[in-house]
Amino acid sequence: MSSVKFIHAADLHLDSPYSGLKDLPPTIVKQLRESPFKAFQKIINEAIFHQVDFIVISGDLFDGENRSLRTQVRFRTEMEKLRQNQIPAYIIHGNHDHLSGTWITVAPPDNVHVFSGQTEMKLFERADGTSVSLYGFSYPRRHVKERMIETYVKTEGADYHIGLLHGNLEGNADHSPYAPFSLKELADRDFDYWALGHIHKHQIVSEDPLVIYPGNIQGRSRKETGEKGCLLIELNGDTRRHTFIGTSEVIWDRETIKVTAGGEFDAIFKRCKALIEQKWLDGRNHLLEIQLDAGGYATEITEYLEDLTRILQDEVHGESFVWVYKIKLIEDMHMIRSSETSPFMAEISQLASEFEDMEAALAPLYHHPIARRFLDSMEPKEQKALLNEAESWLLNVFEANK
Ligand SMILES: [Mn+2]
Repeated sequence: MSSVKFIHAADLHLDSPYSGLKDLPPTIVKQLRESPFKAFQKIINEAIFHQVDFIVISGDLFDGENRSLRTQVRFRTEMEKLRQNQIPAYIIHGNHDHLSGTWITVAPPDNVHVFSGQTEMKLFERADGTSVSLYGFSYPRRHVKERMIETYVKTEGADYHIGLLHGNLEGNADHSPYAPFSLKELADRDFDYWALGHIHKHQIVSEDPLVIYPGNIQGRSRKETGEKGCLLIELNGDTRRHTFIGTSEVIWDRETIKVTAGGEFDAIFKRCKALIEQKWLDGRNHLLEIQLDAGGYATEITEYLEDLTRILQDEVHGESFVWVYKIKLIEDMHMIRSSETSPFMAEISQLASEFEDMEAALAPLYHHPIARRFLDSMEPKEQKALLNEAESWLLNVFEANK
């Protein structure tokens, strides 16, 4: 039995709308809209460069259930590049690009193997006789809550066995509970590799059995920070190697600067500039959020915060960019609260600290027919941060107008 080598990617979301970025310059918005495709082209180039046996894509190739014609055609072009290099692609569709959507069919070339709505096995055979069984299913509709893992049954005969599964590892309450499974259920199948999809954050779930979420290939919002990418996997008997390959065209970044001096403009300006210079060195595109851990100096900083952001944006130059899209003040809430004197402001803080029903407060937004399509669910710690931000904003407004 000889070794096999393949690339595993997931959550391409090729036609992501990148809406809600109205404060960014049009050239950057354009680059962002193009970024999932650029990232995908990098993956195809890597596959050809490494001369892999095949690639697997574990769901959510398209962001919307009605796949746009343009995206489909561009996707096919990439698949044709693989075909010219005798590289097959094994694909499942996820909750975003489930099979119940409506779209005009753009037939893929014959090196592309798409799994149907029912779990099935596809056999890869190389000229030297090495064989791999690949198991998977595409989401027949958006919501698949069943334990689909139970339908994965190992068929003896092949040298290697790979499971493609788009779903949620149990115990991960932050994500939609689609096609849930436990690590034990994966281990029981005795496969050589589990090619997962759905979670956008890269995660090596387990080394033995080898179970990996590659994460998405390009960050889509400030919530998806850091390098994104795909995996190069090599199976050789019982030896398994995995290598992460970065593919982000634009990296969403977040860095914190702790304000130690008195919050004077010049000191903070210098530190922000140094941070931008340092980011600049890797030659990549960055969208940078700077968090100023302001301690008790927040009130002074508020006065020039907007100007500072704009001045830092003037610093941008060259082929790649480091764009500061936001500077956020992190304040010591305890300090602000204890410095309040007016009963009105004390009441704001009191309300904020007791406020519990974030779901109800956000409901009008999340139920809005247009807005809801672009919103991700909010984790409890994000809700808390939003509440803190609202509180300090209110307190600062009233403090400034006292
Ligand atoms: Mn996804």
